[in-house]
Amino acid sequence: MNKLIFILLIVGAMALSGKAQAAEPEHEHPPEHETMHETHAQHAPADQAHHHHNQGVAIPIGVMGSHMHRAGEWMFSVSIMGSGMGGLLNQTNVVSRNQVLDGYAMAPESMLMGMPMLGVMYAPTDWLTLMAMLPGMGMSMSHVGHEAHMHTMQSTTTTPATMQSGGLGDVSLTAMLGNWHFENHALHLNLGLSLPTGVIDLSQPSANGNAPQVMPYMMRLGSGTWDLLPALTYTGHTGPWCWGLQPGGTIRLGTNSLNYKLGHRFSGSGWLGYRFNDWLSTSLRLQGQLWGNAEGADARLDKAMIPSADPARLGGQRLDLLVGFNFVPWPGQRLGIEGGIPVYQSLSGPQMATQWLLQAGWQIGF
Ligand SMILES: [Cu+2]
Repeated sequence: MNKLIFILLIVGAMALSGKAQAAEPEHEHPPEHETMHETHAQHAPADQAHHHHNQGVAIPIGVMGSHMHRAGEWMFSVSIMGSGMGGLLNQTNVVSRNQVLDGYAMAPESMLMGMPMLGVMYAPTDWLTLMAMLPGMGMSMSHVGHEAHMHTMQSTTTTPATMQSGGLGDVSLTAMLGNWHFENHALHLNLGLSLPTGVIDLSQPSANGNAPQVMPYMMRLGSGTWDLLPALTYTGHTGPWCWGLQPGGTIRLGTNSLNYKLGHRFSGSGWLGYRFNDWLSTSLRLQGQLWGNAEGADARLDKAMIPSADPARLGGQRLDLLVGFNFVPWPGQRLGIEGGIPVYQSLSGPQMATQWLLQAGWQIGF
């Protein structure tokens, strides 16, 4: 089933790349048009932000819902987000795995997360752009444990093990409203809704023939709740420079079918971009996030087993520094890549720390 979803995502990506090639001739405008467009952009800078030929403006690929489209425009995107976690933190203090194993049967060691995503944007009017995101999730976590706690009380060997999960994540639908322009400044409102499409009731068979092991909160594919995704997006530009600010959040509505709700999340991004030429730009971004512990609990999880099974050890705050590059291979298309590392993190731990973040995407406008 999970494999099927991944195959569908890959087929979707291939279909999109085929479509891009098919659409390519339409975007090969004669040089006069490009010159005209360039002049037009210089004389009316406010126009630049919402014309799909200018997706090359240096907005980092990792900023969700960063731009709006003109009436009638479509945009398709394929992207992949990856992150790596490792080491344990309690607030800002490093905790060794032995310290964790003093209080728990298992200690998480490292985790890899990959999230391929398909996106569609469509603008029925100039002041409204609709966006749908279909994410896939793949996670792999390695942990170590005392044999003693797992079956016999005699052995104290540390056994490494891996836990994996994957499938469809939480689909989101967003309306971007406003598209207010003032001189070289633009502002819009993002009103998103995240659907509980990601499976949360996951378990993996135990190696020693015991009952299947229920996966901890962080290995689940979604929140299990309907979540509101509000944000405000401000962008500005002058000459080759652009900048922006996007405060936003994830507000959990209600409690899920397993009797818990993940903590709300508040985030803010601020970036500065520089355009070298028509086809290459770079960006620097700071992203801050603050998210709470879970309320309620999945009663099947044993808090003494692993810290990630404790709803009170999921929250934290983090500041990431990210560097990005955008390429415009043809007008109307954008290839973006952005990667970074946390410069500060404090977690309700012991909890695994984030080590790196990477996102790459391809956007095609029509
Ligand atoms: Cu778009």
